[in-house]
Order: sequence, then C-alpha cells, then structure tokens
Amino acid sequence: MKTNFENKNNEQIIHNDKETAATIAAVSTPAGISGIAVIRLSGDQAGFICDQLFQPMNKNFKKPSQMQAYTVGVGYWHAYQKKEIIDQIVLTFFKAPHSYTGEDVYEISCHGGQYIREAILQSLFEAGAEPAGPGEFSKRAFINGKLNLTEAEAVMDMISAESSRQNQVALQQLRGNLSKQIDKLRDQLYKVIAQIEMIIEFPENEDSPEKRQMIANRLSEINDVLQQAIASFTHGRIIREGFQVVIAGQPNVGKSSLLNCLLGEDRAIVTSEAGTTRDIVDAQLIIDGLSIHLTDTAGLRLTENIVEKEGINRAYQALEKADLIFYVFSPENPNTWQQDLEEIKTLLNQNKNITIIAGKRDLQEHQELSTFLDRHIDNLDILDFSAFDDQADLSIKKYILQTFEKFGKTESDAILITHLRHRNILEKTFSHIQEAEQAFENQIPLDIISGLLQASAENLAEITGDQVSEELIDTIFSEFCVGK
Ligand SMILES: Nc1nc2c(ncn2[C@@H]2O[C@H](COP(=O)(O)OP(=O)(O)O)[C@@H](O)[C@H]2O)c(=O)[nH]1
Ligand SMILES: [Mg+2]
Repeated sequence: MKTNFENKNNEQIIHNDKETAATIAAVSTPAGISGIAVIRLSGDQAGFICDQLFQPMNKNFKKPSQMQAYTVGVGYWHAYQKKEIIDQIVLTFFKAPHSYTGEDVYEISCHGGQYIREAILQSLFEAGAEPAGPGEFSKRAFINGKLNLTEAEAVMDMISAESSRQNQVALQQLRGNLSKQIDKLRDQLYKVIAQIEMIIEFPENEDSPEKRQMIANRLSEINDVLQQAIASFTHGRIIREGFQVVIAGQPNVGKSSLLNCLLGEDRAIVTSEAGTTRDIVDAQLIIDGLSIHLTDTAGLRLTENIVEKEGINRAYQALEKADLIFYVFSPENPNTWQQDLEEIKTLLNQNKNITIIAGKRDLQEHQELSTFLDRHIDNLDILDFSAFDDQADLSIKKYILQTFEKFGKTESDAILITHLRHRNILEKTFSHIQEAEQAFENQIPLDIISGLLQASAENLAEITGDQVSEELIDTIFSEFCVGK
C-alpha cells in the first residue's frame, strides 16, 4: 500500500515501504477479560485517525490531533463513521519524537472486554490504520534510534521475566549497560586501527619495535575482555533462561517425591508401583530470585512397555539439556546400584554435572547405601535425603543455589552475556582479533591487519545493531509479541 502525506516542510513524501509509513495499531495488553486494556496506535496518521473516532466528554476539550502532548483526554470511542459508541475511554498522547516508537503515539485505555477490544481495533483499521506485526512498535523504536538492538532484546526479556534476577539482568541491559561496554571495546579497537594506519602512512616516524609491542599488548587486552565476556554466558544464560535441574534414577527410588518436596505440592504422582512416572513432569521454582526449571523423569530401566519406553527416551532428552542432574539412589534397590554407576559414568562422559541423592534416609538400610556410595563415587557430591523430613527441601534448595553460583561467576563490573546471539558475535570477533594478532606476529603487511580489525569492529557492532542486516532485524523482532 502507498501512503501519501506531507511532512513539516510540506514536502510530499511517498512511502512505498508499508513498514515505516503506515500508521499501525494493536492491542498491547494480553487477551482475556481484564479491568482495562490498552490499544496502541503509532504513526503520522494517528491523530487524524483518532479524530474520526474519539469524542471528548467535555466540549471544551481539543480533538486528538490538537491535544497537548503527554496529556490525557476522557471521552467516547465510536465505531467507524459514528455507527455506535463502543466504550468510554482514556486517550493518552505521546508526541513524536519523544514516544516509545519515535512517532506520534496514542494509547487508548479502554475497558478490557473482548468485544470492546476487537471493536475499537476494527474501528482503527477502518479509519486507516494497519495491523501491527509482532514487535513492530519496538522495531520502529529501533529504526528511529530510540532503542538499540540489545535494549530492544532487553524489553522482550523483561516482559518474559519470571524472577527478580531475570528482571535485573534485563533491566541492566535496557539501561544500556551492555551497549556501553560493547561501544567501549569498539572504541579501543578503532584506536588500535588508527595507530596501525599511522604506521602505514608514516613508517619512518611511526614504526618502531616499541610501538608494535604496544599494539600487540592492546590487542591482547581487548581479547582478554572478549574471552571473559564469552565465558560469562554460562552464568548469564542460566539467569535468563533458568537453571535446568533434572531428576533421574531407577523407578521407585523417590524421584517424584523429591520433586514434590521441592515444590511443596503434590505435582507428580507418587505410588509404590515402579514405572508410575512415564512422561516428563516440568515445574518451575524460584529460589532467591533465580528461576529453576525442575524436571522429573521416568525411571531409567529396560522395559517392553511402549509408553514407558517413550518416557525413558524423553528422560534422556531432558538429561541432555540439564545444568544439574540429581541422580537418586534408594536403599531399597541394591541390585541396581551397579547399573546406576554405569549410567552415571556415561553421563559424566558427556560432561554432565551430577549430584548423587542418597534417598529414603529414614530407612534402616540407608547405611549400606552410604557405604556403597562412599566406596564407589569420588568427586561427586552426595546428599542424604528423605521425603519425610520437614526441612529436607531447604537444604536441597540451598545446595541448588550454591551450585548455580559456581557456574562461571564473573566479576561484578565485567560484561554479562545472556543471549546466544551476543555470544556468537563475540566469539567471531574474538577469532578475528586472534587472527590479526597472529598476522601481526608474522609480519604480515599492516593493511591486511588493519582490514581484519576493521571487520572485527564491524562485527562487534552487530550486537547493538549499529551495523546490521535487514534480515537480522526482521528475525529479532519477529520473536516479539504483537502489541510490543
Ligand atoms: N521411606 C521412604 N519412602 C519414600 C521416600 N520417598 C519416596 N518414597 C516412597 O517410594 C515410592 C516411590 O516413590 P516415587 O516418588 O513415586 O518414586 P519414583 O518412581 O522414583 O518417582 C513411594 O511409595 C513413596 O512413598 C522416602 O524418602 N522415604
Ligand atoms: Mg516418579
């Protein structure tokens, strides 16, 4: 669709690109019945569209297009061409460029009924607005320089945050922490490039072993910071995505009882029959502001039952993604202990992080289990546990938190990476710089090295979106929800 309108200098602007030209609308609050809902409208035509549909309660109120910026108006919202009054609403006006998207934005706060929401949205479309795509408001904010990419990603993270730590890392990112650190690294790189360029231009004055050594030192300092940032992803990913704890072991050892105990509710079915849990049971737990994803699995045993077999396959899939595995032993099945050791060995070969739970501590035979484990297990933590002990959940929770704290903890002022996208870019930058360092050592011509460093700096800029392809922007924003 082509939209023609005039800008402030009365020049006719023809936008062929619907994405930047159209005035877009979407409901920004979730579906379902709520006290109020907010519908957002953004674009040059927003005021004109509202004029057709909004009737101020007070006759002395200005119409939407003439409202003072950052004020609200109360009034009636009409269907297109005044067919009916839909709702009594509050209209808020954010004037370009000081709005979320950088364009004129009107927010309609209406009553949160399904009919009202849909009818108001429909009226906006009939009056000339177009449906906003996923993340389109944020994408416009990015295009208009209101947010950079890391900040836009942080907005999404804040929306999906379930725990205070998730919220805190996202908030830091939204406040520009990461962007500033990345910009600083880029500045440092450009300074090195400038020094190299000086040597290329004025070799007789600028080239010296000392100067070359200084450049080599600078590059290795930059790469140290990059390496630390890459390593911080182990910690950062867990904060953003949650700590994955998977409970595994033979049937009937008390896995589901452990899950229930940690959750403080009877989530998974517990029976004395082996093979009760056949599917994966996922649950969420928040310990000290950290999101924990707990997974209870089917007991690992050979079985002919098709359903149980599938359950065991899923158990192995869950184990692959685990950050921490609680491998549960029970004093009641000494005949499977040896097999358990084999299972653990296999998991350890896959670099899994395992803690042994010596379960059913309340049983008399527990001592034998302890002796067996002490004899056969080294280098793994062994926790005694009984589902019938009131305080058991507290010590296990504390243990989970301590284990998480050990994961790649970084210094507080260091860069903390929480997105795989950022880590991949940092890794690429790191290897480019390493290549440049090598080339420098091997006396490769300086213009080649300068080119390599230039590429590294540009690569780094993909994190904040200062240098970024259209496709990447589309991919990132398409993961957002409609209305944001
Ligand atoms: N004595 C004792 N029995 C337990 C304990 N935990 C679980 N059980 C019992 O062991 C049986 C199997 O428990 P369940 O949690 O379903 O084990 P799962 O098959 O590994 O998930 C049930 O009869 C539970 O009541 C415990 O700590 N002590
Ligand atoms: Mg079970």
